[in-house]
Amino acid sequence: MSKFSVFYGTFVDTPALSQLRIRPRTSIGVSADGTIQFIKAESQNPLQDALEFDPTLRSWEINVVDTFDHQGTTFFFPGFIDTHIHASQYPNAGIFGSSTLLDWLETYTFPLEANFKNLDSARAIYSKVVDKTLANGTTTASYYTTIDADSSNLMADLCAKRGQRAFIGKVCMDQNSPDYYIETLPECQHATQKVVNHIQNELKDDKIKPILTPRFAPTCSSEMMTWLGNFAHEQGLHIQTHLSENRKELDWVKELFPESESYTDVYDSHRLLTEKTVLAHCIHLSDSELDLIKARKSGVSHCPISNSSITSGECEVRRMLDQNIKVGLGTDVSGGFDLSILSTAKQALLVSRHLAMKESDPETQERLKLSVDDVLFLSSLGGAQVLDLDKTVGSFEVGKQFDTQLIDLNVKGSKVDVFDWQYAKWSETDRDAESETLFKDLMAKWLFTGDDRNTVLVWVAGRQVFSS
Ligand code: XAN
Repeated sequence: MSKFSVFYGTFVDTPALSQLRIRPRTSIGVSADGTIQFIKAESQNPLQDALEFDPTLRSWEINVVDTFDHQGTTFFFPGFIDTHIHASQYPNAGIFGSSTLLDWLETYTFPLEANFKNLDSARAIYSKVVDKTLANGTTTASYYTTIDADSSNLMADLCAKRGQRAFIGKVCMDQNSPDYYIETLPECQHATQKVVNHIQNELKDDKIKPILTPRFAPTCSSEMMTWLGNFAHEQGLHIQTHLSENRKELDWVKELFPESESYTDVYDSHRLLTEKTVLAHCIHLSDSELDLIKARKSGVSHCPISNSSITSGECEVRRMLDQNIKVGLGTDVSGGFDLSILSTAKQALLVSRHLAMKESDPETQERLKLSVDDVLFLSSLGGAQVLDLDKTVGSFEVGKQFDTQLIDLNVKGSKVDVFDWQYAKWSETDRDAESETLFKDLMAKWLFTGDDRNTVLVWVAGRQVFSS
């Protein structure tokens, strides 16, 4: 890697919900450790910007990546953040028939996950997942693996090797699971510590972190959850689990934990709700459960493709956002069939329209609809907030890491068709309102008609990790 890189072009990000920030003709300077050192808007000469930033640099030490195009069809966007993905379930993407959660787990999921003791097959599957998610612009992913420690460690190694920022969650489950896919509490403790130790003391890549992963309350004994809650607090570790996805699951949790006030309270009473906790789904929550999630500063992973596919329900995202609860997006492969966060963002927008259609009051309808800007926020900075990484990634700010994708709407083979009158036509010098409006339409075109073909280059911490 060069001593210093400067990226030049149009930068788009979402510094807050509903805010699309568009910066054409901008230079971003990045040091060798991947940190953004300066951002210069309205720039004409990126190399000059870098030399002005650090006069001790020599021109040949600076790598200039100039992507500016006047049409507005090439732009940088923060790398996507997938807050919930089961890497081990990837071979089943698309295979779910008409099942719903509990029979889906038994029929499709547990038999597949039980096979990860075979490291060759684990390597083939996990390599594919990391390659494909990177090619789809996902620079950070919070992965579930399986109960097996060795293949979970292998996944951590693969992410480190390919340069993806990742959380690795060895799944924990010691009850209500099939005989062929279950662990005892001591086995779980040993395997969990093995993974945490491997990542923290052997791998030592600060982009890879362990995440404690009690699968969901029905498959976790109270003793196991107590141990995980205490371990998380002692070591300051992240936690991920599933919450309130399916109505049969809710009834089951009530039966199993009659002393708990709610499903959310089951986790809270085991110290599993922290500001580093990611709760996937959260579809059928009461107001008091939402209050509890907010009080604990935990985050929600919205998984709209999965929720429609295995018929779990429609998550009321606006209700959470209105309360300032942190929300990001999860592909939830293979409950979800697509490992693209771009597709997931599109589905999040559509699910919000379905919720709106159930309302008769036009104002409520309008409020419930998520906009293009909203779902792009969820795909980037929203996800970073959920993973407690928003000081590090999710938008373009000085001091953050350069985790970025370069989008080209006109790339060969692109599904996006842009006609003459639709180009933004950025001028050499000023910013005009008309170009900005046209550019916003191009972003909508990307969201609705684009796909991985438009993601042409991807960087994590300034290192190029994918090129198409
Ligand atoms: N609950 C779950 N939900 C889901 O979407 N995928 C899973 O693997 C799972 N396990 C429990």
